[in-house]
Amino acid sequence: MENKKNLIKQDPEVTKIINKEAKRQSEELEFIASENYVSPAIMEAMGSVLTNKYSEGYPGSRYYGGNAVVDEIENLAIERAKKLFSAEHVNVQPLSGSPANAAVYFAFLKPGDKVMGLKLDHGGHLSHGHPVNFSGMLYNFVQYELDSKTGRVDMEKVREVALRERPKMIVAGYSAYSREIDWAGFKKIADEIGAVTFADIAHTAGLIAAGLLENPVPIFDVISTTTHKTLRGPRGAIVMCKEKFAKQVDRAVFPGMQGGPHDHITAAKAVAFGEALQPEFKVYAEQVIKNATAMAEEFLQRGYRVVSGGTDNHLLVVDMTSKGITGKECEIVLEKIGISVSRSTIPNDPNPPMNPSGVRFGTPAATTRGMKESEIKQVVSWIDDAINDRNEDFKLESLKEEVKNLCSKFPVPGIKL
Ligand code: DSN
Repeated sequence: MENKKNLIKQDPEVTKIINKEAKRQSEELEFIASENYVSPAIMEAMGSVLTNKYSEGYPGSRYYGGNAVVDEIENLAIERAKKLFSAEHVNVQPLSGSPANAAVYFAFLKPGDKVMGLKLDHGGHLSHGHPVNFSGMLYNFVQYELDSKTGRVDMEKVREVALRERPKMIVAGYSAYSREIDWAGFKKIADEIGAVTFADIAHTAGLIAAGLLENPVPIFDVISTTTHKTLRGPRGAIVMCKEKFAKQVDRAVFPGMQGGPHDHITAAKAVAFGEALQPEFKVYAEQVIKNATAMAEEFLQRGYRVVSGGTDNHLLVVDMTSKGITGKECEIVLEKIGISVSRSTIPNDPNPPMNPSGVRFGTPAATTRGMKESEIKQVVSWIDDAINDRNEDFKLESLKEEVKNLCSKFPVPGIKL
């Protein structure tokens, strides 16, 4: 980055830490389903002069002067996002996923209103009604679950809970669910009881934008997504909705939930949407799914239980019970060989969320590095070896070398050591 030389001169202490992280990202493998590597162009937009500006309000109607240029960038981000998701209205200001979801609830509900979301240990998100989260504290969440045999959403059960509880809003779209979602089925159930439909597509937005998974935007009332997962943009979020809800959504984001938008991030969002509109993005998204499928197949072949038996998207949840290791222990073992993953609950997990039974794996980051099915299968064999030989430090050391060697052949975009 052009201004790195200033950082080195002015603050070697911070530079050293950033460089350490660049080295870690470069020499280790990333299989956390919600992470990815942005392009150098997105990095540059994030590091631009737009960070200097305050612009509460919306294009053409701001509470600060000097925003004509900022209006241009925000309008460009909005237009690109509309095109990408076939959305009627887009708000590009949400700072991240939870604030975006908070704004959605704020736009459509009053505190105490009933909302229906998927249970956290079945793959839902904290902001979908968990008791320790603002969503569970402010709203009266009732939860639906995955079918215990299939590991999939059972639409009959969703309907049963919806007709019994009559929530004002139904939330679909999850953090640890590897299957296609029946958006039209949810909409039909919601229409029976007059509920608002809210899709949180944070995890799958890139795959939806590429046309590989069904797009809920034309079907649902309101949709949120982060911009940094499969979509491969900067940290941040957007909210999309039907035109008739535009005013209430905009008011909920600002002044309801947030102050000044982060204009440098808005610019980076615009760059990311521009990238996602290119044909190469579809090639990347297709490979993400192929890689996740290959990963699931390899785990299954090696005798692991994969929740729902496989994947349709970028992630899979593997039950580690048969290996006599918890998700947390597995996360620690894999970190020793240079592979980052995140522990995950499995449906009806007998273990607590801090030390659950499963591990969630995701392929967006490895795919961005250029890895394909053969590398992914190789990685699963190393993961299996590490789990089986977890008490042999010498074996773990040698696996770490193998990982490092593979990484050296697939540089992370934008990282030059
Ligand atoms: N923390 C994100 C994830 O890992 O899925 C969700 O916000």
